[in-house]
Amino acid sequence: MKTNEFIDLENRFGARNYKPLDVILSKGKGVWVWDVEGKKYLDCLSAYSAVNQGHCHPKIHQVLVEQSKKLTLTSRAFRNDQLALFYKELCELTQSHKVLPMNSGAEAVETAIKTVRKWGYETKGIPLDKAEIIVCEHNFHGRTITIISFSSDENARQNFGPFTPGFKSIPFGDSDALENAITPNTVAFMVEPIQGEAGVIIPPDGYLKKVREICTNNNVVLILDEIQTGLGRTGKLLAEEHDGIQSDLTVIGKALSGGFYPISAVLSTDAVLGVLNPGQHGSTFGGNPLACALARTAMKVLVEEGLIENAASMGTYFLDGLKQISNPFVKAARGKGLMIGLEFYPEAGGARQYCEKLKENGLLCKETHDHIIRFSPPLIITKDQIDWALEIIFKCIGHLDHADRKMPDTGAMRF
Ligand code: IF1
Repeated sequence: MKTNEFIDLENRFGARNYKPLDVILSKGKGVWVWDVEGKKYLDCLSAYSAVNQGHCHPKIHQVLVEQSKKLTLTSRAFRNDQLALFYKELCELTQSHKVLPMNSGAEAVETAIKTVRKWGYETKGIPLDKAEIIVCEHNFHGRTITIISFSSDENARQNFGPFTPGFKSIPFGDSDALENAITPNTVAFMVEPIQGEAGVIIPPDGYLKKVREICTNNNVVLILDEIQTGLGRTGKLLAEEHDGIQSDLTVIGKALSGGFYPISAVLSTDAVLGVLNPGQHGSTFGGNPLACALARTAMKVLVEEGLIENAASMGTYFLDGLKQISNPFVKAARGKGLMIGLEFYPEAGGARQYCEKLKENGLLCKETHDHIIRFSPPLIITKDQIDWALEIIFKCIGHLDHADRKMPDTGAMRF
């Protein structure tokens, strides 16, 4: 079947909740993916950071095959031999006390919300149903009703109400706003260390450190959503390490299985996760032996293959390269590790056209919020591969003919 036939079938039978680039992928290996026509691309999205270890990593694949022959699902009615080791290894790796396994990122966020509310009533003594959670404007934490209840993206919310109460939104990167928003009923502050979907927004230096202090001083649980920033993406195992802090509760997902399987987890202290008792939360698939075996190996690959360090050094190299782009419509290139955003002025007419052009030339990436391109290749990427990517990016973005468009009035050549 040809590309257009697949697209026609999708359009006919699928819900239209996405607007993907028109490329039908059928194979992946490392940083490369191939479409059904046999064309090869460098993947600069990594399934939104879920394939940090690279596509179809052989060691993780081996475990998928072996474990799926032995045992895949027991439910939590019984114990399984992979769960305990997954707990231990994940706690040791992240210096956490306890783990609660779920499947998707949104489920882990929901779990965090339930847990901190319960903690608020039982430990902090907040009056029943009065718990407040502070979040940040332009957050992205998932798609459930409760999570979109505190989204600032109108398109993500419109006509999905009624919404869940109990959330208050403050500007991202503003620690004074946090201090002012806290009330005696505040149970938690939830934040992404770097806002991904908002366009790779990096808060001011020391923001998380300040936030940590404010939360500690006010007995407020600090929840970090590291679903996108975690597991090596920013050049540290967890992005919190850039500020030398530890959250009270962290949610991870995406790359926890290296892209083989949906698996997420809530990491926490004894004090917070300890409020959950039997029957109060769970999931049929959460903590299943296949997921646990995959996650154990995916974590091992991150560490043993030096992917976290590689993300740091290759991230710097990639970003330095992007800063050389000569295009008056480029507003900024920013990033941490291999979580990189390239922002255009609105006068450029949207980032999508550049993604299309990059795709035609063999590089896959995706626009976010109209004017920003996110580059987040697998963490195994090499210098040569980045050079190859930069060449294409320069060709597609650095020297586009803009004669037909109005220049941004700032007129600034940034780099
Ligand atoms: C889609 C975005 C990225 C996340 C953070 C929780 C979740 C996500 C920080 C929920 C998920 C995904 C969802 C995916 C696209 C992708 C995304 F553009 F939508 F925002 F990466 F930037 N917290 N992000 O980034 O995890 O339930 O999806 O496992 O198509 O919606 P999930």
